[in-house]
Amino acid sequence: MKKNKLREIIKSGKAIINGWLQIPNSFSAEVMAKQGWDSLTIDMQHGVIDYPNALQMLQAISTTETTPLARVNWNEPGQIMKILDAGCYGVICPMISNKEQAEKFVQACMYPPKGYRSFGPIRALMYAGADYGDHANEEILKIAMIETKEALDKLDDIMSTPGVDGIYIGPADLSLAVGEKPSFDKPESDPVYPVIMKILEHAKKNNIFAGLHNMTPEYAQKMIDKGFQFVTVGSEQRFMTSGGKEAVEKLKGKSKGVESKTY
Ligand code: 3PY
Ligand code: MG
Repeated sequence: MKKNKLREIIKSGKAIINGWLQIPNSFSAEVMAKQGWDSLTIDMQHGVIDYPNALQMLQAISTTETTPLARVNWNEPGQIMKILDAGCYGVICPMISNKEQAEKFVQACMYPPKGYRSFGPIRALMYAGADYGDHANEEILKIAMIETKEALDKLDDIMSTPGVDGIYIGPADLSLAVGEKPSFDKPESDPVYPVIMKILEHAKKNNIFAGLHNMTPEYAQKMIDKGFQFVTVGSEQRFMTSGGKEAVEKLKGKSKGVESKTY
C-alpha cells in the first residue's frame, strides 16, 4: 500500500499544511492540488459537496502527490466507510464529544478485529495498491474534531481512545460551545483562545497531534509555533472570495459587503 506521507510529516515533528475544499468540482480541486499542499480535505459537512462530486475531486487530487482527506458530515459509519472506499487517506469527523463516539468513529475506519469497517475498497485498491486491506488500518488517519461543550470535559477520554491519531479544532463551533460568536483566527484576548491552548496541551499529553482550522497563513504559522501539527488555511472558496473582492475594490472602491469571520 502506498504510504501515508502525512504520518511521516507528523513523525518528523513538522506540521501538515492542509488545504480545504468546499466547491463540488474536479477542476477547482485539481487547481488546488497543483499548489503543493501536503493534504487537501474535501469538506462534506459544510462544503456543498456530495459523494459523486467527492469521487471526481479525489481523482483530480490523484494527479498530484497531495494526500486526500475528507471531513464527513457526521459520525455516521456508512458515509465514513464509503469515502474511505473511494480512496481517502484520512477522515476528519465533526463533533466528537466522548469516548463512545470516538470509538464508534475510529472503529468505522478499521477492519476487524480492530474495528467494524466493511470490506469493499473499490477505488482505494487502485489508488493505494492491491495490499490495501493489509495496511489500511494503520495508514488511514483518524482525526476527531473537538468543538463541543461536552468534549471539553472529556478531552483525555477522547484523546486516549485507541486509534485516534489526532484531533482537529473547529473554532466556530468551539466558540458557540463556550457562549461566544463563531469566528476563526482567535486573538489572544478572545475567551476561546485559552480553550484552544488547553486542548493543544491535552493533545501533547496524550501523544497525538493537534490540528486547527485557520483563515490566514500568518495565524496558522503562529499556531504551528505553539505546537499544532496540522493546520488548514482558508479554503478554495475563501481564496476566490478574497481575490475577487480585492480586484473589485481596487477598481470600484471599498465594497459595502461585510466580510465573514468564518467560512
Ligand atoms: C468549526 O470551526 O466549527 C469547523 O468545523 C471548522 O471547519
Ligand atoms: Mg465545526
